[in-house]
Amino acid sequence: MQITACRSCGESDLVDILDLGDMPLADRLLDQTSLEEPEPRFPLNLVFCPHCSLVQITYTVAPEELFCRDYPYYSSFSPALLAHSKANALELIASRRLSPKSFVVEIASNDGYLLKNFVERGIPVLGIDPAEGPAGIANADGVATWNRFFDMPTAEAIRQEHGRADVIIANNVLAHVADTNGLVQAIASLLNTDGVASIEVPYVRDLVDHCEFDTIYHEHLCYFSLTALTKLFGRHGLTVNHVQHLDIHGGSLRVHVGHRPDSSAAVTEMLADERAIGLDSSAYFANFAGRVRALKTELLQQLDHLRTQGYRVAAYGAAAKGATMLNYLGADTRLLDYVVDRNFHKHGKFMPGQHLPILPTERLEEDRPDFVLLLAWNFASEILTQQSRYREAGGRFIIPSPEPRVV
Ligand code: JHZ
Repeated sequence: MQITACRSCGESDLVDILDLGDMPLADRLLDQTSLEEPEPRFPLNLVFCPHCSLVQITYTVAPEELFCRDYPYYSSFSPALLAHSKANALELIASRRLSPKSFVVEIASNDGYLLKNFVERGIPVLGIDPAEGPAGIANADGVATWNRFFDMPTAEAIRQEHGRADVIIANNVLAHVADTNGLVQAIASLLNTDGVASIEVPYVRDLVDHCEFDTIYHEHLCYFSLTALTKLFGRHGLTVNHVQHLDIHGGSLRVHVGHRPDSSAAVTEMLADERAIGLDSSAYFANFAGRVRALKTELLQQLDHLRTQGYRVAAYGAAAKGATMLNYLGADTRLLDYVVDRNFHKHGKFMPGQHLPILPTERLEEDRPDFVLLLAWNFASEILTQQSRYREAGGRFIIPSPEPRVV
């Protein structure tokens, strides 16, 4: 479905930023039998709302299509994310003085990777996640999880069964929900009057400044600045009380949101900063499409050159962002041999669109390709350390953005 008005404020004069063309679904990995079947493709183009500053894509794929069937993303395969999440949990436990009398809800709790830190400390939790595989693992691991979407009826059901939440965590999910206002309203209705919603979103400023165009895919409907977040929450009687800029996922914002009307100095400063650099105006995004095209040209030239020189090149990370990168480049098995990934749920499958096979990471050591394109560049330092034997044996990684470099 194509939107005609802003997902947040409803105004209709949206400004074009970038058109990535028709793309397959980034997390719809194929198995051998479906390789010959036609793959659905949907428009992927980015626009800016001059009224509330929200950057967003215009095409909404039905959530059941995206998240229910065979959703392959399991948070627990990334140790850096686990460490980040544990620190997040411990900080909330200390600052909110959480105890066995508290109640923590996580929206999009995946395989329980974050909530287990509360469970281990005797703090009652409830996870909500529509993806059957990850939610099943969470329940099996003792992290109580409802396998459904979070919306107003779910918030109401939680309130009836458990009461309101002292802490609601929503990391990397605000952008995924088509009814943006409905989600925020449901958070407001479930949150205790003195509770906190701790919300992480990839930061649109990092996306643009570091040319992270591959983080654009159909699951990500919105790309937030603090300016856009403040307007969105304000519409539902919530205030952004605090903000932190974090490194995770190529640069993210963590906001603390609540019914209390006060904001920290960090919020005031970041809002002023966004105004000063013009993040609230379409001019900020004017040269983004050109920079994305230039990155594509440079990367393709590099990969073509390596191939014609007879080098063997593979890729690392069957990430959703990897699918955007490969499909935008048109990089199929003529340019890259295969993709490796630690997530065994992805092994034996094929990347959408370009059909590269997905293999275990051990393959790099056995096969020793000359170069590896790092599709999961957001975990570069972790992956480079983990692959030190391959690198010591002469293997080299190509990090694609902000501009391609070989390490
Ligand atoms: P990863 C994810 O996107 C999921 P993805 C989601 N779409 C979202 O919103 C964003 O994050 C923010 C593998 N890996 O997490 C695991 C290794 O193999 O960057 C993953 O398959 N070895 C909801 O899918 C992939 O790489 C490793 O050492 O774009 C990384 O995917 C590590 C660390 C990861 O993003």
